[in-house]
Amino acid sequence: MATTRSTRLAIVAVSAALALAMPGCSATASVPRGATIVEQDRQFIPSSVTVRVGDVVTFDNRDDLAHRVLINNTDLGEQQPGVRVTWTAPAEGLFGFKCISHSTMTGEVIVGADGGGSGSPTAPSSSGS
Ligand SMILES: [Cu+2]
Repeated sequence: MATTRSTRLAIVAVSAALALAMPGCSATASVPRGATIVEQDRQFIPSSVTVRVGDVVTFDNRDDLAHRVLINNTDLGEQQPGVRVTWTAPAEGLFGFKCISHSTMTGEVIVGADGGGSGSPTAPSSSGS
């Protein structure tokens, strides 16, 4: 009987150790990053979001007509109703976007530094002509 009791105590001790270890893991690993912008009534909602480098911004078309997002000179393509498109923040900065089809639809993505990275982002050498 003494053996059973000590085994049970050991299991309790291991469970307690796991419980202590898990919050630290889940806090860093499973937090979703990024933002979703809804297209509704020919508006971007919200029209301004803040994300970090590498985050994914999702444009979710809940209108009954097609939209077409242009952000940072990237055409995300025509978006039929119900279709989502995504854009990944490439660097720190302010990235304006608009709907090519509806000139009144505009917004901006503010990209901040990645929390775990170095302080100096490497700017891509864009030779835009
Ligand atoms: Cu539109």
